[in-house]
Amino acid sequence: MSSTKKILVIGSNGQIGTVLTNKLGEKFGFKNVIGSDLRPPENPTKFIFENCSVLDQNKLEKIIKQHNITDVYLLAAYLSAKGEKNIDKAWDLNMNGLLHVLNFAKDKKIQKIFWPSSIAVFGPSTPKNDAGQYAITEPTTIYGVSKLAGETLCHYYHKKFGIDIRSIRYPGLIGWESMPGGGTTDYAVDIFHEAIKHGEYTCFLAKERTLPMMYMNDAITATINIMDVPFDKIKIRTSYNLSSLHFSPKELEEEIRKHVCDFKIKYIPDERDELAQDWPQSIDDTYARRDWGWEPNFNLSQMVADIILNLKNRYKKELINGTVKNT
Ligand code: NAD
Ligand code: AKB
Repeated sequence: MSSTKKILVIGSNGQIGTVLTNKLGEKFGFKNVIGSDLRPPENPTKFIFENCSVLDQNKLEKIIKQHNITDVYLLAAYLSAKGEKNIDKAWDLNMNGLLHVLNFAKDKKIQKIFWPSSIAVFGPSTPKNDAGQYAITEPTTIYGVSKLAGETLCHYYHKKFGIDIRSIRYPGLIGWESMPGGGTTDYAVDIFHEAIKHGEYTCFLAKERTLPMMYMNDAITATINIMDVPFDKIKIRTSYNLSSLHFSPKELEEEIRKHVCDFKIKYIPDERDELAQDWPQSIDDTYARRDWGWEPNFNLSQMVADIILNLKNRYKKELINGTVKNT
């Protein structure tokens, strides 16, 4: 497919990048999509790959020029749990990476930016249920602090320089194609792999710890949609609340057991449960629905059925060989 867009995805090897870069390639043509990350991806990709740190401004600028990049999706970040163990590095990557990309837009080297924020901008003073777009944001992790500062920076660059920056506060994302990297909501991905491969899982969140979550397919659709709508439709230039599902580990366990009947689970909450305690349990996304027509497609049982089907296919060989437990 021919496209006037030339897209750069920074952090293309990560949980979201792995899926998003391919979806963008399918939509805009693989020759128009460039992935970049600190290291080459493990498997060959259909898109072009460039080895680069977002913190290396000169190299990044060369890549942007060389490929005539128009749109940047900036996904490189330290997430909540990893960030708490690396406060300085998390601040450096999460803030300076964003600043570099915003400055490329200010200098007219690129036209449009997607940068994700997170429900981690909220904290214990936010209402637990249906946290609104303008609910109190007093985060208790360096990750949440950097996301909140990033939102403000995006808003400032939009107002001052007219930058077309679009952002979503993703909830915890769950998919089967890629593994997460250092988040508090990662349990909801790990649990599926362990259930299929070994029939058991030890969960690091408490069984009643309800959090806002979303199937990766819905998150990718939202990301592509928010970047597609006309400039004027985007009324919020900090970041949009986005909602789809909310459930506890116990509720997810019960849903998985409908497919893996002898699934066993132990709950041994660790420090990540303390981070999760401070986040809201559900989100109000009225503005995203109103401004650019956001609507999720997957409920909990549809998501679980889809993930289990895909993972059973992926692990089929090992299940037949008996290398992993047959469920
Ligand atoms: P991830 O950790 O899985 O992937 C991040 C990628 O960035 C990795 O491949 C990593 O190698 C790369 N990276 C790290 N440092 C880099 C650097 N200096 N230069 C270039 N690349 C670098 O993260 P993810 O889950 O894919 O999240 C992507 C974005 O979405 C992040 O901004 C994150 O805060 C946000 N987000 C994710 C979730 C979620 O549930 N996954 C929820 C809310 C927000
Ligand atoms: C994390 O748990 O850190 C992420 C997020 C909700 O931002 N998944």
